[in-house]
Amino acid sequence: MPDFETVEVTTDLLICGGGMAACGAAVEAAYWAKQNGLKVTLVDKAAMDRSGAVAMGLSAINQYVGLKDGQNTLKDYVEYVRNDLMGVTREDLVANIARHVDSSVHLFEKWGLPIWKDAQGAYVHEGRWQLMINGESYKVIVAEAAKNALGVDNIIERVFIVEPLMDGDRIAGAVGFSVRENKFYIFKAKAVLVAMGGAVHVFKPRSAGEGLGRAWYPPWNSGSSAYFTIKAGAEMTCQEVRFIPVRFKDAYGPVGAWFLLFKSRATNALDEAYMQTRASELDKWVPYGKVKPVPANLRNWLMMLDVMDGKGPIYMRTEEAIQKIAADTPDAKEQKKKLKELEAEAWEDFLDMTISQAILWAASNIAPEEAPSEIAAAEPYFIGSHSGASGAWVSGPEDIQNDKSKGSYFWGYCNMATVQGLFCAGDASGASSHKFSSGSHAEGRIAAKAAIKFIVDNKSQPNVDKAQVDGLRKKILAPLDRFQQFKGGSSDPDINPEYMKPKMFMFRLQKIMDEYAGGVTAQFTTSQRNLEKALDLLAFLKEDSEKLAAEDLHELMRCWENVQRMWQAEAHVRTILFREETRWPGYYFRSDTPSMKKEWEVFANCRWDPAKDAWEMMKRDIVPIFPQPGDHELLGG
Ligand code: SFD
Ligand code: AMP
Repeated sequence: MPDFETVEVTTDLLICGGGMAACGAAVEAAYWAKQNGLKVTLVDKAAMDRSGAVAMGLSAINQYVGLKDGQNTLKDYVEYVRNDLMGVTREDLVANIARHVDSSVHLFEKWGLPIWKDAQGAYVHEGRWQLMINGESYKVIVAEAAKNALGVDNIIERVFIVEPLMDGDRIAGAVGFSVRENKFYIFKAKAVLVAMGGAVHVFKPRSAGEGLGRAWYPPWNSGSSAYFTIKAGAEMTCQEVRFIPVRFKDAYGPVGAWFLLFKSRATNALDEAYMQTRASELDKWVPYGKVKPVPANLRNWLMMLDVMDGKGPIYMRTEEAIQKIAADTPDAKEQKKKLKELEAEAWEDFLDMTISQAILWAASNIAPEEAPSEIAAAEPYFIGSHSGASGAWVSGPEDIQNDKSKGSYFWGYCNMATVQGLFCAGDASGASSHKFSSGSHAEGRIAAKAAIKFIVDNKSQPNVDKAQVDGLRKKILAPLDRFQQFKGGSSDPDINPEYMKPKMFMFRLQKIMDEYAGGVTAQFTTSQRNLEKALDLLAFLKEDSEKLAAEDLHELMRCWENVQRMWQAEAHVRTILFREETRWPGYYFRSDTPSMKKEWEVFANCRWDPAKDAWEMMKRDIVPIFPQPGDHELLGG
């Protein structure tokens, strides 16, 4: 093995990740750390300017509550999220983010993000909760503020965090390696804030051949948050609640602006609008089938029923929507101008956040004002910050609890997992969906403030056992040795009887998940027997993960990304198996338990016990907190 330098960093708060939640955490932590003479260190596997889901930019801010202007109340937002998640949500967490999110949005604007304004100077809404932005540089702007707050000396980029360090039941830090230099990193910290995003490529993507790897969710988020928190022994929640977005087919362009801003219809190939023709199906999923807006998974489901009936392809009727808006402008000259404006907005929507969709339009000679475009359900992703819900089970705020929830939803520090000193935000924390980019930033701020408080209350530096670190170092770097030892054993470095390359390993994982756990091939359908088979095959895969081999640092990262995906997969399969009902058709359908059951209106949680190497599954009550008398004051800080 090449010589590896060991770099040791001792800090007070370690922020793992550099995305929206981590940038929020950095800004807030810097403020409170300065007051308390503490050190904060942030580690990102990539370059913060363009890391995470917002790398390419975004065309909308999906969470803005407008509390101060009286546009909405906290209760409104909580109801929206509860309904969209078919009743399964932590109201305390959702409300806590909702009361802080507007201030994050105002900060973005102050830092230079262009938010669309109307002639009166008010924000232009895409929908009730969404604001339109010129967001190509969204992430650069948010990262710059984080860097300014923390100072570049406290930011370490291109270091991949693999595993937690523990001191008994308290987090003690993390280990990882540089993806550019032969350096192994040991971070010792009093508290760790996990914000390493969700996971993609756990399921086989629709893309193939030269397009392989193209997905809606960014390929670099590989389940690091879930892996880290599971391995630390934290209780996890909503691991079954994957997200399947409907997107413009093959390049995954966003649909939100089309549905909400342009009020476009989606129809099948026979010109039938499935939201109308399939409306009676919604009766089966009451009460959530009858709420407005119809929950995202049910919108998917109605579309999927059409596809299964052979009525596809499905189309976004862009031509119809654009012509309709333009027709509302009576003057002919003005109408022409309006058409041009709408055309530009349609292209910008993609250019701001999914450039490849604009390229695909150009390559296929699509003019959105003339022809419809195909849309389709994507493969499943794990993104608790969007319309999925998977993540760690964390403490809520003390002041948004009632007598019933206080005992089970609050344990001292906001956003702390069930492990002492381990904080989570964004995709890393569960049961608090619909936070999106802005809410993830706000939640990062909330978690960081609480983490600093934890450190002030728990001043001792946890012990880091040298044997634990040495063992991890050996295990993490082993794929490099394995390759060197056996590389001569075959003529093709990708195929060898003694080892497996990470790409092959990923294909195997994806095939298991796709076929047995309700991927695209299985029309998002699974059952007890299929899930049990998936668990058998995942157990073999786990055994074989000891044979992963890496040719270089890049492949070493790929090895660990895929091990992390495998753990996310196992938590997912175990939880779908545990929940004996179908609650989110359109995300997944359990053919052996095809309906929603009252007794399953609970959280399905799980925990991997590090001492026993065993999984425990448990139900947790959903405690309603809203309606409450009035809204809470916007908190400062
Ligand atoms: O509409 C490690 N999202 C949208 N949100 C909006 O507000 N508006 C939109 O327009 C949005 N659209 C959208 C969105 C997401 C995606 C994928 C697309 C389109 C294509 C949602 C938000 O983007 C999302 O909610 C937030 O970004 C979540 O924030 P966070 O911090 O939880 O995740 P992140 O930003 O992806 O950052 C992850 C960070 O972790 C790093 N990382 N670092 C060290 N070690 C490791 N092992 C690591 N693994 C990962 C990453 O580098 C990154 O810095 S719309 O189409 O839905
Ligand atoms: P998307 O582009 O699908 O991520 O959507 C952006 C935002 O609009 C998210 O907040 C979605 O929940 C919401 N959204 C998208 N489509 C619809 C729809 N048909 N009805 C209601 N909300 C939607």
